[in-house]
Amino acid sequence: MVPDIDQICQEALAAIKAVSDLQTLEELRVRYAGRRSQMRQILGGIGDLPPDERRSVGQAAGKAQKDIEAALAQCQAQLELELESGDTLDVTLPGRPPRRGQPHPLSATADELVDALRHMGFAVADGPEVEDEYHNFDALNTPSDHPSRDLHDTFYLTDGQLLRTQTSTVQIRVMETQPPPVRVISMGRVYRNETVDATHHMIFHQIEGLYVDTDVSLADLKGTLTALARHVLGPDTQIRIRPHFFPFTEPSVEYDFSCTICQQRGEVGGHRCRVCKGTGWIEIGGAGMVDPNVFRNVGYDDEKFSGFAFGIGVDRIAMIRHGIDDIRLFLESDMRFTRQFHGD
Ligand code: FA5
Repeated sequence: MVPDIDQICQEALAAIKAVSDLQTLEELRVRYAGRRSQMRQILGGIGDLPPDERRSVGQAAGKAQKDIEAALAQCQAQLELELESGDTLDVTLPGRPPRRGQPHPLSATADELVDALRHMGFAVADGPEVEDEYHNFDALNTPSDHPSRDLHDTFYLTDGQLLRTQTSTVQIRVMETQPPPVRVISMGRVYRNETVDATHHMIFHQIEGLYVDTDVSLADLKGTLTALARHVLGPDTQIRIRPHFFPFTEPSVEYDFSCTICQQRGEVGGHRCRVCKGTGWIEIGGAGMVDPNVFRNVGYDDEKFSGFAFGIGVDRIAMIRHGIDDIRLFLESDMRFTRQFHGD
């Protein structure tokens, strides 16, 4: 007896219609269109049927076989297309929240320093990173035989241009364009041809501060730096000021903040602290009272006015703030590093 061709065909078409993945479709192909499928067996057994049934059964089975194969091919094309376009959307899955960006730890530190200084009355100024020798050296009272002019420190460009080695250039640019009193800061990148290690980079960031008025003293400078240190690193932060030399300040000092990585113990986990090199102090910047020669270079009356200037190493502050023991991490653009500073 010949099985119900129409019923087999309807069953196959319904199963194919409901399929949602290629593996199940392949199983249906084997079951309904494979060599051992019922339809193939019907077609193979036509010769055994009584002569008056052969024609009608052959036609019906042939048509059913074609319909099943067409449905299989159409379903396969549809599933492949969905896979390619990623259009297999499961609307019941929870959505993936978009990853939020956050400021780079250096930007966050710089913003906080700038904010603190703005609250102390400093305006923000800007200056170019590609500078000339005059603003980077000459106007800052740096004679041509000073070691920082050496090729090893400075990236020289063509036509007397260079990559600024310090933000002190902005002091000159500001004083050239505005009369005293002046109270400005400037934040930006500086470049030095230095050997890179855990605390030194060829590209780093400074904030320059300049305050010029009548009767400005070294005590004002110390008060400003102490307030800044405590604002950014906490009320227990200690500050240390040491005599130093800069061509553009007299007297000149270097100042250090206490190391909050090792809490001034000089060691972390039995190893010498890499950030403060075991001293308990981190060199943050240079400062001093503006040299009268600098005032004369910009046309200020050096008898009437006095001022202080300071430079801050922003990278160093970001390091102690976040317990980062290698400055190179800041510029490596490794997302595993930068993503740690959510909500900074
Ligand atoms: C200066 O650059 C002076 N212009 C600072 C200054 C400004 C003095 C105003 C007087 C008046 P110095 O070369 O020491 O000074 O650099 C200042 C700070 O920048 C350093 O204390 C340190 O925190 C940071 N710094 C210097 N070199 C590097 C470096 N290679 N990598 C990272 N930070 C550095």
